[in-house]
Amino acid sequence: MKVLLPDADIEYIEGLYSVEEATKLFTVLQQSLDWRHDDIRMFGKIMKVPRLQAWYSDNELTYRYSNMTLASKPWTATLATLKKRISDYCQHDFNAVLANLYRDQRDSVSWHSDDEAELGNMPIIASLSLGAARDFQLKHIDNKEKLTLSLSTGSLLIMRGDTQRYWQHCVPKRAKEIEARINLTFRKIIV
Ligand SMILES: [Mn+2]
Repeated sequence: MKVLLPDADIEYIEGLYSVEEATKLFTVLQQSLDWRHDDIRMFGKIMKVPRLQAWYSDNELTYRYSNMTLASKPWTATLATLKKRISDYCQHDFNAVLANLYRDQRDSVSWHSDDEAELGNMPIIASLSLGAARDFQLKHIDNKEKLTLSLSTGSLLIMRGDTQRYWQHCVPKRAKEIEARINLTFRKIIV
């Protein structure tokens, strides 16, 4: 389904993978990816990123944000299979994935746009969710219009066009207990 927002092109596909498939994928990825707990510089202070991360891509591609560089690792078999399926679905040749593991309700990602220079002008970002559902919020950078989506296991969220230019997104911390969630955000790095 299209998410109808101005200055955005967002599609949400519930159940791209069945709950059963998504549960298996969650377990495999949680156990096999090389999860890191990085430091981030925020407002001049060094702190821990409030989630675990892993970066896989085609050769030689590195990913930088907030003064942090994630070295490239070659695709695992599972990630390569997922990349193929999602690239086919989106008709777009993804060459990298940033994986995030939100261990519980205290993990989060703060407001940002996926607007790094290496993603080019109108990046296509495809985000696969596995495990517990988490709220995903969008906020227009000018008029502050806000929308909250709950991203369920096996779902795919695709952001295209001007979405990163006019909208920020976040996954907020919550007070109520939430189990772990993995999200794989497929990207295309333009070197
Ligand atoms: Mn993002």
